[in-house]
Amino acid sequence: VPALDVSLIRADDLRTAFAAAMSQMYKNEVPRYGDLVRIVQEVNQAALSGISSWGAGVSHATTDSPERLSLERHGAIRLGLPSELRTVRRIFAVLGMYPVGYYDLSVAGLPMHATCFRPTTPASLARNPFRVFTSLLRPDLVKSEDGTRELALQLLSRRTLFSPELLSVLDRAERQEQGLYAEQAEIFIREALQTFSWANGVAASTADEYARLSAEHPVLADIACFRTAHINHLTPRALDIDAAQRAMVGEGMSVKERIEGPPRRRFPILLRQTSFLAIHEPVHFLAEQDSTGGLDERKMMREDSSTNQRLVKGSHCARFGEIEERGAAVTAAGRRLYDNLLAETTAQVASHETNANSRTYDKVLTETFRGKYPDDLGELCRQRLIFCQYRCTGLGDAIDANVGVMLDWAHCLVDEGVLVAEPITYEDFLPFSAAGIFQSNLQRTGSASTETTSKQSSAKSGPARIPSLVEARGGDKDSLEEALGVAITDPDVLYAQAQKDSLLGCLKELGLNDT
Ligand code: OOG
Ligand code: NI
Repeated sequence: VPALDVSLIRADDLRTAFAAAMSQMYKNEVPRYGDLVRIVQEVNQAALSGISSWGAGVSHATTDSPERLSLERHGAIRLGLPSELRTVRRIFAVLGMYPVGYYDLSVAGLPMHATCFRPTTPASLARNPFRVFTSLLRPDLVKSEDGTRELALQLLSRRTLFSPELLSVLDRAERQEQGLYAEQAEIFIREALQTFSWANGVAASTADEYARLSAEHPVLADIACFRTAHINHLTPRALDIDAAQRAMVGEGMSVKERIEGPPRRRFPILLRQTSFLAIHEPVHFLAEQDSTGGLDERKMMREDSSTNQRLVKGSHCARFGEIEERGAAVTAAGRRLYDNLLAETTAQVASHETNANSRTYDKVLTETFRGKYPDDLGELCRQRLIFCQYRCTGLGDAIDANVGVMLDWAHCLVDEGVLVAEPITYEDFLPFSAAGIFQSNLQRTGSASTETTSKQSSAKSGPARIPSLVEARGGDKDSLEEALGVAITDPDVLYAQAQKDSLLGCLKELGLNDT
């Protein structure tokens, strides 16, 4: 066994350093994000200090450590080419993040599919669960009558997301496996951050090319017209998202109409999300040559020092701020129940009236879930709707080993007070929630939003009414895996493994592993 080199920084620590640096970068780029982090910290402190009053109002039980909670973030990037995704996959692997879950975004009318890069073991998740929702353009789904697909691909083929320094330290990291030395880590983090930075909003296209793609769909322009795979939001985890949403409104933020995901419950499941709407930001487009080969002097803005390109002023709207509340990971049965109740809600709201608003939607959602989705730990466990990890309480001396099925056994031992069941946190995303988040943030992209857009948006109430660029075509997981160069892990396999490992650990601790 080779000696452990203590000076090597391992993946979990690199990830923490990277996530902290990214958080700082995004605070500088989008100062409103800093406000969001502060609001969430305040809400979490209040929720944690109110934890003794469970049973009274809503409980926000989480067994995740306060340290994990304060570090916890997810971000999102949108990539254009398979080769970009391949390299991004390698970068995240160095940070201990692997592709988990497949998300078909054509259900949201978007020509994209996605995966989530995240840590996969309970130990790494406990250290820092930083994750990045990463979507990839599916050019085959973009209509091409007026050449927008070709234009997007042409723009993408001209850009390089990764610096030579990054690529060379990435090669080294892959050979070293155990981790990076401090100075390599510094280069790696600095250069990787460049890839995901806003890069001063200097576009990689002309204003005209931007307008053409944006007219087809704003997301196309967001993907193809820039030089970097800019992070478009970074999301802290709130223990009480309703309180955090109220605080956001209180601070004058213009907030998405409704919280995506399950209704507010005593026992949180899955994921609830909301965001402040995307901001209009100044960008600089490449100046166009006029027909005589000269430049239009009136529009000329400045010269980009690195490329000597002449630039003209414009604006873009895609970056936003999101918060989320995470509850228990649900089993396949728990997910079916969730999906069915969500579909029931959407159908009911649609049948209601034409001006159904977000309040109607939330009311119907709460009523649909009430009584149909158990809302306490014992019942959720007994009906096998959620994944749990089990821990010995230390009171296990006098147990009878004669038990059959492991989970039944575990539930008996929970009743006996020998084990405690703790919900395993949901670490992934929800396709319809993601769709809602995309929708609320893309509407306002491009030219200033008009009267009609805002009227339409206030009439939108559920995830079903999304302006479509494409028809839902079904996913194409194989091609995403081919782009990644590795298989995507099924999240349920990870939750089931963590549950099983915790039970095996308990068996061992109770001395029952060889009976
Ligand atoms: C990703 C939106 C999905 C979430 O939290 O569901 C997402 C994007 O806008 O690129 O981040
Ligand atoms: Ni998000």
